[in-house]
Amino acid sequence: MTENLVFPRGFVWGAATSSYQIEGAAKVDGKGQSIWDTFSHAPGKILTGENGDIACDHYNLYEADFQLAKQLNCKAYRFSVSWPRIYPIGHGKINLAGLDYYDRLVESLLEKGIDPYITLYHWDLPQSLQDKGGWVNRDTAGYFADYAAALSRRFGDRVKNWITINEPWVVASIGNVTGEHAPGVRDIKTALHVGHHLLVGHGLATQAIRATNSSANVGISLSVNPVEAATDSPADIKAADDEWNKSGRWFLDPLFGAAYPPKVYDLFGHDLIPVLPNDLALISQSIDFLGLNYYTRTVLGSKGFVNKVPGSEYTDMGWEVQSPALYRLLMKLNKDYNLPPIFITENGCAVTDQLTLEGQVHDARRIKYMQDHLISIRRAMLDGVHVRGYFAWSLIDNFEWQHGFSKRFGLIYVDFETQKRYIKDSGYWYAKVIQHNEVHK
Ligand code: GCO
Repeated sequence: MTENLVFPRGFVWGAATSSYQIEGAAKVDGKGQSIWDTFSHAPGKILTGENGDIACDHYNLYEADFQLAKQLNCKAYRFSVSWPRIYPIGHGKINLAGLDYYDRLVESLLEKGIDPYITLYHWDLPQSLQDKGGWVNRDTAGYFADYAAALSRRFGDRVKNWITINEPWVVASIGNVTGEHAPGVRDIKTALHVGHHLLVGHGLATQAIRATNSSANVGISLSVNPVEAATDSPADIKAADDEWNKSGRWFLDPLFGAAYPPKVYDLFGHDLIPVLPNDLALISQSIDFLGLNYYTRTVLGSKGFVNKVPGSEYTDMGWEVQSPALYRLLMKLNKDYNLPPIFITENGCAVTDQLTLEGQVHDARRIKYMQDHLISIRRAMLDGVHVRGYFAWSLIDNFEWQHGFSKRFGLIYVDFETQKRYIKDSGYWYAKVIQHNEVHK
């Protein structure tokens, strides 16, 4: 049966990237060092031994990349600013060459009718700030607000939508518990401090952007993996609920309920989150949208994580393909919280793409993945959830953190030897979705 799901007029269709993953130009035009420059050069941290020194050379090739985004009919483009390009040591004197670079980006997008959405922090903290404790040090949140104000002053006349922090849970947990991301720390107490100060930074940056630009829309992007119980036994349900408290609710509750979930304290202990008076009011001030990054769900039972659900398909990341769980997640969040409008700020999958001799990439699995997830989103919208837009992750193949260039998420294939780009089948497919504003089932 063919079903056409038409999206509302004005639905925002876009694609997303982040600075360290695509820009390269690691030491150009006065840029300071970031924790990802440090981490990717430390032996053994990146599974392929690669780093982002050159990446997609987007620093130089942005014009051609935005031509391609236009070919895909993208109405919006989400990118992040590299903090150490603007403030090489995180604070103090502004590096004008850094601001000028992002000005060229914004201008190039606007010329093409593509609306820029800026993420302020997609993980490339200035190394100098890390040397003073990074996000453990509360001063970092203050410097972050100054940086937000500087960007808002320069771009506020042309950029309406701002995302403060990308995925605080990933920063806290993968950066500071498992140590698989920069700065590579393994300490739960550190992670709890980092998590809280990211939220404080979000609150201060929100105020700073609004103080310089009263018509700005400000939001935050969370990676919310729904946690689903392996079976409906009470023990499995409890295990899943504990995990949901430690992951999703750790950030959702303070942002949309002005309190940490009580179970976070039971699980982590009471003194570990450095909450000062007024912090929770600052963190929970109303924002204009919630960004959700969705890739997969977590399945958990009392015996631990279920990494292989019988019958399920897995992506090249080893992540279960589970579009119905996105529908359930949207419905649950809509019921549990009083949320602002939602943007899906990332969704996509890694596939082992093959470039043919004719320069094509037949990534049917990615098309199916995106199609199914868009259908889940549209159904949740029809059932009352206010979703305003969708950003495919990612516009182009790029540096996938600890996996180096081995995982390809792009709608556009990048040959990292030649820096040539090739639109994948999924890119052509997405262009049609945008053109017709509908998905077919
Ligand atoms: C994410 C990151 C992206 C990743 C993507 C795939 O926000 O987790 O924004 O940088 O590349 O999620 O793992």
